[in-house]
Amino acid sequence: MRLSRFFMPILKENPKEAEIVSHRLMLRTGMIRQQSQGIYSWLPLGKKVLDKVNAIIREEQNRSGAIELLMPTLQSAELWQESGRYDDYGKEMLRIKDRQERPMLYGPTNEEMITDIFRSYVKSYKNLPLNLYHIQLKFRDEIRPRFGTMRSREFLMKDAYSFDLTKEDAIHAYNRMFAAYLRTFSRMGLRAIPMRADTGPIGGNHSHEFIILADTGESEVFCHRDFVNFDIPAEDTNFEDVAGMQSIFDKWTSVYAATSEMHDEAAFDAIPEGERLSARGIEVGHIFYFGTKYSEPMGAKVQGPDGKEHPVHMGSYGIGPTRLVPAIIEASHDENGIVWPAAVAPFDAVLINMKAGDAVCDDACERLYTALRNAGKDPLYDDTDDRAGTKFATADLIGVPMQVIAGPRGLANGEVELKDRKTGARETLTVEAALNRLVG
Ligand code: P5A
Repeated sequence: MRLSRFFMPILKENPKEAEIVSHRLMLRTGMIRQQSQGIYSWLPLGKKVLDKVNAIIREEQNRSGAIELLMPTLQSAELWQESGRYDDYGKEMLRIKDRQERPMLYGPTNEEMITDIFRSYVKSYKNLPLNLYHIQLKFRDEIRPRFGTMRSREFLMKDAYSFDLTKEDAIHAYNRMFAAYLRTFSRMGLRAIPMRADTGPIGGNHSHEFIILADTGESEVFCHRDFVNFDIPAEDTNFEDVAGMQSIFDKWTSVYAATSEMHDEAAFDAIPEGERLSARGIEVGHIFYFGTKYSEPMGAKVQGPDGKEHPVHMGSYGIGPTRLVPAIIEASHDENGIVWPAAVAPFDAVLINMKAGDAVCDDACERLYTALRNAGKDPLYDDTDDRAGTKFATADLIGVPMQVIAGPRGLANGEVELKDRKTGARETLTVEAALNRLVG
């Protein structure tokens, strides 16, 4: 992408409304725009990061055996009356009437709708296990939307729903998602700690929140320091292996971790003082096992091997991609701007032409830009006639992992400079060597 052709409205001033660093940086870099309270547009730079986050989520969901579909945002109130949640959900649910005066709602979550899909098609245990997910907008009329897309009213959620014949099978489904979540967050450069959590309006009594430790987090959390050293399940993890999945779960729940709602003071105090961690955290995922809470009232039953009908055991599993983007920034920034982990960076490299209009600089940059693109890379080429200082500041602000700086002095010797955004390390290389480094 040529910066002169891109749409990246950088703000010069720090926006006053932003209280936390991720919100400030997302506004300054032109990643998002607030459209009304708690409702955001994702501008091109933000959309590119969001897409990368979603791609990782998708890969790990698919790897664990979940299958993608897409359900609508608008739902009929009838379904929610069947489960009994229509009245329970309260003011957080946005209720709408269509032109025939039929009560509708903007989905805050999809347990009812997926249960309806399931009961319409699946009748036998032979079609189980099944785990269906989508990545779709949700609406919750939060009392206090804040911190940009960290807590918004309209937000994106990856929500998966598992169906099994028995509780035992459902626990395996839960453990599979648990392992998939560890991999998902780790690939984004985050260490998420699973913590026992309150189940709220989703229900059940077995749930874990995945928490990123950050001073600006909204939750108060308590855990053991050992989490820092736990291994993340490898890429070749066998998600079918029941005992293997259980052992990952057991390991990661073997030491104390709880959110304030589930905090057990005595258990926490039993941990040696130097190993206790009392901190703030951001909830980036939440998984639930709730048995037959929805299948029973909504009649989602399958025939078992015994020839009888059984309500299915279900769980649901959420991740907030539009919250993850600011969470990653909270975890990875410095005084000059964002420092994206490579896996979610909006571009692979930014190519800075220090003297646009100079034939040697233009020519070298064009060659580099074309070669990078031909090699399947996604560079941002700063071909504008801004001052070099402005270009450097922008490159640092948007946090692309690698900067290629091409100026007339270096190019006189056929050389460019590479700067690693994270470490600040600089290296002077020939154009060819720089290319090899970026492509290799
Ligand atoms: C699990 C999937 C559920 O809704 N039903 C389907 C279950 N869980 S949850 O914990 O309520 O939400 C799942 C994740 O969505 C993100 N999230 C939000 N992100 C931004 N703004 C919000 N207002 C918001 N509310 C929830 C969180 O990442 C949460 O873990």
